[in-house]
Amino acid sequence: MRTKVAIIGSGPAGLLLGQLLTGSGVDNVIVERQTREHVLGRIRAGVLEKGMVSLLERAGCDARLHKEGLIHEGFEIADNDRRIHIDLKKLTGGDTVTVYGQTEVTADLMAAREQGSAQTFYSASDVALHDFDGASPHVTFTVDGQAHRLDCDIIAGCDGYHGVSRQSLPERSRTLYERLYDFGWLGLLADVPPATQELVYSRNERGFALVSMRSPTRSRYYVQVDTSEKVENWGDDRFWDELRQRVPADVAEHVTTGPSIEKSIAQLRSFVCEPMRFGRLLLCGDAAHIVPPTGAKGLNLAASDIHYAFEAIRDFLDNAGDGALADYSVRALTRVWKAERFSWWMTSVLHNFKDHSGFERRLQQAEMDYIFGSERGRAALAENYVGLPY
Ligand code: FAS
Ligand code: PHB
Repeated sequence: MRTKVAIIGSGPAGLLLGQLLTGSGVDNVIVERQTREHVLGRIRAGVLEKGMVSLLERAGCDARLHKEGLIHEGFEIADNDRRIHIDLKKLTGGDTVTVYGQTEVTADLMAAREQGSAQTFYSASDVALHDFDGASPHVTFTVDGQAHRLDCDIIAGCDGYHGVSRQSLPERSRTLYERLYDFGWLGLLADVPPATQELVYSRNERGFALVSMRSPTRSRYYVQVDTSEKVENWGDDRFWDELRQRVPADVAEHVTTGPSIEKSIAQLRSFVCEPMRFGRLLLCGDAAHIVPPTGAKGLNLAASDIHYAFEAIRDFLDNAGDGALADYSVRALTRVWKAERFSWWMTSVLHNFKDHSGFERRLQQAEMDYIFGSERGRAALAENYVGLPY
């Protein structure tokens, strides 16, 4: 088989790139390790930056998003017994975010791809990348016991943190940057009406909590937990009790409890692989970087990577040469590191750290005092939250 672009991974990054390429007449094939149902069953992000919304519009996958997505003009930060509204629209001169689950984004992109003729291989095993630094880049994999070879011009590694693409880079050619956190997020999804109209990020002496939602009838909540915690130790009642102790009283009294339809613990890490391009291999999304979800940047960074990757691939195929591919890594990493900084900062100011010294606790308090006391400080927060320009 031959295609122009071999995409590894059918998550939001791979599917979005596939749609943009197909829409531009560039042949592409997606190779995905999991089943289609497994990919569609993932519950992850929930907040879309304006840049991602624009890309989904460009990909022709925005109809349901505009029908069901919730436009949010702000959110709240609660700090134990005080709270402040971050008026995104006012502080950014009109920008907002859209609350629409990653699960729905994936479903919309998958449905659009399946309406066209672009090929996707699910349940692919032994996926391996070859000669991406040479003259004949290609991917090999097995499906239903049959071995396949896919020759291509470009390989887009959109296979997430645990994928094969980043691991395929020669160790000498890559530099990894990482910060681990001594806590995770226990998330719960329930078909109950949200407690609030907007998101509430709650800093609390018991630990961080986040009040979020997916729709007027579906709520998404998170509580900070120790990395040693196991989800089986958290029955729904224990979750609801802990959540209500970590949010302001008026929010707690509006929490409607109900049976969880999903409950899981996500470990938090900050991670970047440099470079994001090696020969004809481009790393996109979680394959190249991870952010703690506090700043709602993970999914949105995958989107900006795809914006840059799509432009680089188009220019390369228009005979702009390898320079177009080199630009990709530089452009993507500039925005990645700004989102890494913001996500690290939001995480640092809102969570309890076991290993914090007295000095660090005072710094955290000063950060909160500054946000509560400075509209310019809130404007800087808002500018990052809605998404820095591509
Ligand atoms: P993905 O991981 O989504 O997709 C990669 C795809 O590649 C997967 O389908 C995988 O099966 C496939 N793959 C892996 N190895 C392969 C191989 N060898 N061969 C072929 N295919 C392979 N972000 C937020 O903004 N907010 C959140 O609240 C949030 N919560 C999260 C919770 C969890 C548990 C996780 C893991 C992530 C969360 N994220 C969140 C970040 C998340 O949304 C990612 O940023 C987003 O999924 C990135 O999309 P992709 O880069 O497409 O990677
Ligand atoms: C979510 O609704 O899943 C969500 C929202 C905002 C975040 C993280 C997760 O910062």
